[in-house]
Amino acid sequence: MKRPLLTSSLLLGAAGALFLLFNSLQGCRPRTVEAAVGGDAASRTYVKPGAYDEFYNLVSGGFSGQVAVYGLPSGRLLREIPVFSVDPESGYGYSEETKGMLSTTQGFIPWDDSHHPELSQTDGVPDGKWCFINGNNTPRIALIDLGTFRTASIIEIPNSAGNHSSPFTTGNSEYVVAGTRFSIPMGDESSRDVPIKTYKENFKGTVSFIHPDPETGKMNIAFQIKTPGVNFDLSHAGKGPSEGWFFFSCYNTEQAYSLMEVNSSQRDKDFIMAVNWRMAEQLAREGKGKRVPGKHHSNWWNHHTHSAESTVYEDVLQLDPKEHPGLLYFMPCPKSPHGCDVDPSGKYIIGSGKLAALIPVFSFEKMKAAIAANDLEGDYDGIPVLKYESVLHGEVKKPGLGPLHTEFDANGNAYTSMFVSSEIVKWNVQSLEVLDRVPTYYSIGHLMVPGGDSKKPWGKYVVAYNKITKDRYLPTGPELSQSAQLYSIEGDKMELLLDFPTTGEPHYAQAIPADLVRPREVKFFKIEENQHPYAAKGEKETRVERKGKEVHIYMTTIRSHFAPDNVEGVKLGDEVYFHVTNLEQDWDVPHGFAIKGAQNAELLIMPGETQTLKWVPGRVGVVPYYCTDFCSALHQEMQGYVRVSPANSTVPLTAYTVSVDAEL
Ligand code: RUQ
Ligand code: CUA
Repeated sequence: MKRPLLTSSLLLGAAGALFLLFNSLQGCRPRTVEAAVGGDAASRTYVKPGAYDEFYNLVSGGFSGQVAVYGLPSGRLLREIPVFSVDPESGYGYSEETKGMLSTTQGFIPWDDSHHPELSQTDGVPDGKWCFINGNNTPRIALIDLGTFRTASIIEIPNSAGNHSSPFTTGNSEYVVAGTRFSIPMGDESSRDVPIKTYKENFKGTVSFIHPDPETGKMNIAFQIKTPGVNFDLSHAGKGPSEGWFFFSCYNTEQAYSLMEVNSSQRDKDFIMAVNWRMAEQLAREGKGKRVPGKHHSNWWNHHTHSAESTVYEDVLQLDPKEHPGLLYFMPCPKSPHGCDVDPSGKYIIGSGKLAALIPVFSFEKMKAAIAANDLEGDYDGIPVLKYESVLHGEVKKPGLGPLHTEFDANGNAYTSMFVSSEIVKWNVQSLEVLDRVPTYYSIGHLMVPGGDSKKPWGKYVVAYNKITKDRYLPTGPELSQSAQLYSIEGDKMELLLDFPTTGEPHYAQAIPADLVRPREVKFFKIEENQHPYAAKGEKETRVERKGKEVHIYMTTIRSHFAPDNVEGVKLGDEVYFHVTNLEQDWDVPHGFAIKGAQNAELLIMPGETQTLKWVPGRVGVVPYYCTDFCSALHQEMQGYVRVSPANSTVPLTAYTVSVDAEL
């Protein structure tokens, strides 16, 4: 019998050599730290006061669960959008209306690890309508509306564990995908409760195709494909000639379940999985799939009621590729591939093997030919494996160390991030020749060219999103802000123009010309369209109502007062709901609402919107509330009082606002 630990340590010698390199090199300081930055770099990133940036740059927050919006080329932070994480600044996840956005089959989940923003597309080009992003930990996909820069929809992915290879889109955003990172045992309780060492028999993966409704942005799972038990890492849709296919990088084809860093790095090649999604769509339409257990929530923001609505689905339509030959193929790919990228022509698929010393470029045409000729090297768990040599366009030799991700410009060039050697390498997709390389500070993860994973890259810049910051900025204790770097790609040589700090951990990012986003800009919500059940659409509608222990205060805000601003008759043991409607009908005039002793956060209410804060008073007395957003010269006067009496009090429930002329 093998002794697992001993086996592992022996293997460490061979497979671990690269890891040592991987680990020892991260964070080492290139000698050219203050690399030559051309004299005119400042003018090329300078956006003068009052002027706008050319691009919106949407960057994942990683473990912050949020998305940050920067302007490019300035690198200025414009907004942080709460997505999977609660945000006390806006009240997202704290207000009664927004809590439903974070509801899942496991209850309210106020955090996630969000990695890959992906813009919605029309004809393969980002259209400025939505931005999707994945939640890794509690598998979810969110849709951000770029009219409001708010999370508009979140769907939970069942039969998934670690939603990493997500949420990449098809060319008309018919679908965004969700491939599980970790394979797991699925099915009923007895099929899920199995020894971990039965991975090979019992663990499976899934890739799901999520359909966002083009009108409403509501999402549902169109179908899910069951796969062999491996890890899926990243993915991209085909385009042009490869439109109708989706490509996923897979690692751990060793099917290891312990000491992964060694055990899942044994094989020289893992796979790129090619999915014929048009065929899957057809099969689903013909009722060929099976509905299997897969309870999940789909949460949607209703912008008329200003509230989240959750729909609970019990099951999901699953397709088994073993019953449908032609649905899935594996292409061998060296070694533990991470990024899986398709060039703008749609002819080439690039797999970036973290541990590979080269970058393989696959040809879609050759893949089709190999499928037609049944040119297989065998099968993997029942899925046909095409021959590496037959599907290969060629290999980029000696690109650098630790290739992770590839983006493209409009001139046939690719840009690959090299984590271990901390650089961006530019190469030609046709000739596979390395053309240029620039250092990044330090340890680049993702990189992004505006439109660089679409059919029509806008080019101009490449941005590096780095894992390690070290000495690039003034130190702030043990934790340093992470970092992005902007390079010009307009000339033959890449040129560093700017460093800027980022919030959270930036993974993937997208950028789009601001002109494509701005036409959908929402400046405020029309008060006459407000259908919130507790809205007060004018001060005359403000009031207070008791329903047993619940006290509902219909409140309004307008510069510079609350109505009502005095409430009496609240008793200990009551639950008080402040339903605050902001009556303003003007751009950029939110009001805030905070009450002393509230156990949650503030509300920040946009013009025309109604939001609700729940407050459970804990002691007898008179408690102030106030506006938190400096809205006017008399902002400091924007306040009110609630009188809280003992539980047995007979003080009548009243709400009022008293004018100076009134008789007191
Ligand atoms: S992954 S580097 Cu989600 Cu590459 Cu971030
Ligand atoms: Cu309203 Cu300050």
